[in-house]
This record gives sequence, C-alpha cells and structure tokens, in this order.
Amino acid sequence: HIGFLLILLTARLCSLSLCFPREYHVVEYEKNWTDAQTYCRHHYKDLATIASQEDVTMLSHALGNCQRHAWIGLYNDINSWRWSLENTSYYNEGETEFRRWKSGEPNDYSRIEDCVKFRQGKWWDDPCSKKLHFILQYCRYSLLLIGV
Ligand SMILES: [Ca+2]
Repeated sequence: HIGFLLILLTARLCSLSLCFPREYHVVEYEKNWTDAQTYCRHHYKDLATIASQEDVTMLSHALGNCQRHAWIGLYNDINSWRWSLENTSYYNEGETEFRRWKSGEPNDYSRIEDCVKFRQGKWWDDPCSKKLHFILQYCRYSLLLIGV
C-alpha cells in the first residue's frame, strides 16, 4: 500500500526543483546587466532574486557598509518588473512580488533605466548598460523531484 501511495504522490509532482537555502555571492567584476546575467547563468545559477527582508539583510552584510552598488536580477520587461530567475518552483507564494525601492525610485530617469541595482538595503532602477559589480545566487543544496 505504501509503495502505491508514493507513486501517486510523485506522479502529481511532475518535476519540481527545490533550492535551499538561497545563498548570495557578490561578484567583483564590473559588467553591464546583460553580461552579468550571462555570467551568472553560465557559472552558477542566476542573478540574485530578493524575496524577503531577511534576504535584504543578508545582502547588506555581504556588501558591507561602503557605498557599493551591485546589480540584482530584477529588470523591466515592457512596464512590468520581472526576476531573471523565472522558474516559479524556486519561489514561495508572494515572493516574486517583494520590492524594496529607495523612495523616489523607480524613476526611469531619461527613460533608459530598466535594470535594478542594490545599494544600502534599497533598490534603484539604472541604465542596464552601466557596468557594476553584481550579485549571483545559487543553491547550497538542491533537490530535483521527478514524477512518473
Ligand atoms: Ca533611477
């Protein structure tokens, strides 16, 4: 009976990847947003998603107290902010909607600010062509469950 139940459960899962805990790494090369995204996807996982105040605190510590700016994975896809990491199985409910804009941002200054940087715990939109340090995320442990 137990074996049968397990098959039923996995059959419903289809394919689900779990990432825990989410870990960040500040990359000290300066790249534009697109090149930073390519680098992250090639080497590790993706540009950072920030989904909670805990993530903000963790990143603030990683960047230190200096005035450092760094790209995160948020970008403007025709009037809608999206995360570079789009696979919804990596998010808990509501996490993709988390935002921590600096007051007055996003202001789309000169109408060319479609990428987002992190600085001192807040977010700014900025031109994607600007070269900045960037934050990548990876999973310390990941588990892939594949159903039948
Ligand atoms: Ca701005």
